[in-house]
Amino acid sequence: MIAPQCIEAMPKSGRIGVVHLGLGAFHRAHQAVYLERYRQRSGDGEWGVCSANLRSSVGLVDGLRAAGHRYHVAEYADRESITLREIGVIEETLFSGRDGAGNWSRDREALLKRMASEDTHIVTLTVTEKGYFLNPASGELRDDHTMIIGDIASPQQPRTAPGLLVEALARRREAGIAPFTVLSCDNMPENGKRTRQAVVQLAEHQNAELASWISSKVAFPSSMVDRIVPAMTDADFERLAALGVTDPNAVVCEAFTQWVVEDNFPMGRPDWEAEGVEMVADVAPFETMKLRMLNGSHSLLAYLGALAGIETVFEGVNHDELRELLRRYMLEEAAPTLEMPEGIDLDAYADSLLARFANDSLRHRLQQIAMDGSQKLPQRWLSGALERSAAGQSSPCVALGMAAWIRYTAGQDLQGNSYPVDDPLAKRFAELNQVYGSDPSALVAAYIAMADVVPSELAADKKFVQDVLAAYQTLTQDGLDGALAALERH
Ligand code: NAI
Ligand code: CS2
Repeated sequence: MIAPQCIEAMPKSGRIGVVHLGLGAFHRAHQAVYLERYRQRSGDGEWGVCSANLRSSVGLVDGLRAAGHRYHVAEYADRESITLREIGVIEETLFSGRDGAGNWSRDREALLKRMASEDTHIVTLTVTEKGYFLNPASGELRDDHTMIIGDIASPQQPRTAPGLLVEALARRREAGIAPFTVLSCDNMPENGKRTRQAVVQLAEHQNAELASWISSKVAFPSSMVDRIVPAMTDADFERLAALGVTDPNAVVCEAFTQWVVEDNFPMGRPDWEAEGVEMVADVAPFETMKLRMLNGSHSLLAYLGALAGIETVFEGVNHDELRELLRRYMLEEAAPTLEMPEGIDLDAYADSLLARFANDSLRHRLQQIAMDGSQKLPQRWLSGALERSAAGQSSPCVALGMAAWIRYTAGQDLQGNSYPVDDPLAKRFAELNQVYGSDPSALVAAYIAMADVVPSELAADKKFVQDVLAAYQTLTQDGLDGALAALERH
């Protein structure tokens, strides 16, 4: 049996300097690991974390409490080399979502107090793209969304991440306490700017003075985050048990980790550089590179693979033609749209991504990546395709991806197996499929016309629309192999 390298957590400091919204798998394996490593190296106990869930996973909040806020992260470089970390930097977990009786009361007040506390210097977020309530194509706040309407009507009882941020900042302003820095760690382009947009626009609906105070006083640095952290499976827990770890709150991930952060923290921050965090003046090129190359490839694999009954990234990348599609997409359609600082080799980056996808220790399910496509595709595929379209270039790999996404949202793979479509627009997809399902041309036109997903200038590119339709027809008639063969001839 392989003996992992084991690293124990530091004793608890009992101090909290960071509040995190979105206690999911990624936070446990990324931000918390950086903070634990920082604490171990420096002995500085000021940056303990209060981590909260706003919506789901009350079980994890309570599970961590029961475990004394200690859990394990297993980092797999490959099958032979595993680092097992115990993490203790999370000092407190809270749940501000709906309780069993449907009330939004449980720990909301405790969370707001914690966010408004003088000791809290940074609020980090991983609430998924949809947790910001922004129109994915335009980046504007969705003030027609029932959750946002609720937060506008009852600002002191917020239910959304932007609502909590506005209320906590309002309390700090009222109390004369300087604002915390807001650090989004979600996979969105210019995630700092987008978070600012959500928070300021929501505040404008409530109190114009507060909105202008937030706009001028609060720092919203952007960050690019990267580490593949799949949702846990039974097999993952069994593997951990074989290593001697029985921990219901554990997570597994790849050994690779990256964090590029815009260095704008007026309230101070841990010395993250020493842990390998890249503190830079402009994150945008790194974010765009990662979103288009890594996440764009993931989404291509997710929709095409899921339709063909392929279950994981590992299996998908071992399909020769799919792997070649990813390479072609990255090098011919994504990389040429990127303007990187000197020294970044995009060919080498593409190779490194394919190697990471081939990590056979991870069971990263394609259905997990396929979730929330309406929120992900604008930044992963469509902004790049739009730039190419403006330059008179076609994007056949993205067109095939769009065809696969449209077909995927029917909720049935090419063999007729059903699965749930998990997306904030799932209801709209079901309606479109019902009305236009037997008319590919009308169906594709209806999807392309969704202005909150597809930029209107791209929707107006007739060649792009034709390519999506042709790919949709080949995919549905000749299957994945037929569609990939047709692309090769393109
Ligand atoms: P997860 O499924 O384990 O956790 C999702 C978290 O988001 C939970 O805390 C959930 O309560 C919260 N959430 C979902 N919808 C919400 C809403 N409408 N409002 C407020 N909170 C909401 O997922 P995981 O792996 O933690 O990923 C979360 C996000 O982290 C991703 O969407 C992505 O933006 C980012 N990320 C994830 C990576 C990964 O490999 N898992 C890598 C890089 C970034
Ligand atoms: C994935 C990402 O779920 C998804 O959509 O593409 O979570 C991906 O694993 C991470 O961004 C890797 O850093």
